Amino acid sequence: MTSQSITDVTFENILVEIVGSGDRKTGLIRLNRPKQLNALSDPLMDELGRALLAFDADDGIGCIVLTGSERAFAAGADIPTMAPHTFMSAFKSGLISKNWETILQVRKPVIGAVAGFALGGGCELAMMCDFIIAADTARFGQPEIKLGIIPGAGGTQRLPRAVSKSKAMDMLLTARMMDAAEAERAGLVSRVVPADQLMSEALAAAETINGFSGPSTMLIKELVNLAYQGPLTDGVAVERRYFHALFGSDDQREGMDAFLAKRAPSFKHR
Ligand code: DAK
Repeated sequence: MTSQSITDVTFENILVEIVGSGDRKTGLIRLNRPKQLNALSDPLMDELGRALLAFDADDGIGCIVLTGSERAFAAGADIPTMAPHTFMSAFKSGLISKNWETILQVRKPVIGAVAGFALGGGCELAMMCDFIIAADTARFGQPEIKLGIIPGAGGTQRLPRAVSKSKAMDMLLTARMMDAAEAERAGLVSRVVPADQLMSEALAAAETINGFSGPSTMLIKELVNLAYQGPLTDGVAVERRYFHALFGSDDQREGMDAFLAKRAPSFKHR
């Protein structure tokens, strides 16, 4: 499928367009479930993967920008969909696994443009981008522990590499959010800009990249990732099994029930 046809597709959970003026243009993808703060449902992740792969295959596209709304990049995986699962159904269905890492197959640079909440799977998706430009309103966090679970899309592995062990432990264990200024100091984001300049800044960066040799940009991406990842995949695989296993715990049930009932959870630590 060409990018021309991907912009003709009517998506339900994302908005897709091609922007730019040069020979090679930018594929812009906006997450678009505003009522759920862009919670990353299965259909959304399917659509996102389809758009990413179409742009990656299009010679007219040099770079991709992935963004959300002013209020939220994404508030995490879709909690109502996860809540009913048991360990066995999570394990056997590979709960929310199949379409989560499509972005890692993309060989062209992907810039994350983050405003508002980037929480749980939203923070993990942002970290799967090649670099993050943040609005001064951005807030990053891995609050899964409040739901009685742990991250399942690389949060325990990528966050320490991005911000140091101490800050990652702090965020993962206390569920506190990091604002944009702290995220920049910690190295999670490459730059912070006023919220009303987020898209112009991200698209300008993309335009700069579009102007460089495509194979060079792809090779730089591949090599930086080689330096960065090391045995990361082992960690993510272990993380995935424990993520599934936690659907056998009382605290997962309590954490998600409490979220859905809009009350404070009462964990039993089992
Ligand atoms: N899912 C579904 N709906 C969500 C949501 C989510 N993650 N986050 C927010 N919403 C919905 C709220 O339920 C609310 O809906 P209504 O009640 O209006 O119908 C609406 O968005 C607005 O939210 P609030 O009313 O709560 O707005 P506030 O400004 O008061 O608070 C908030 C914003 C983002 C702080 C709060 O909504 C919040 O704490 N949300 C939950 C954040 C969270 O816990 N995220 C982590 C979810 S767990 C894996 C891949 C990924 C994952 C796991 C495995 N594999 C590949 C295996 C990821 C897991 C997660 O992300």
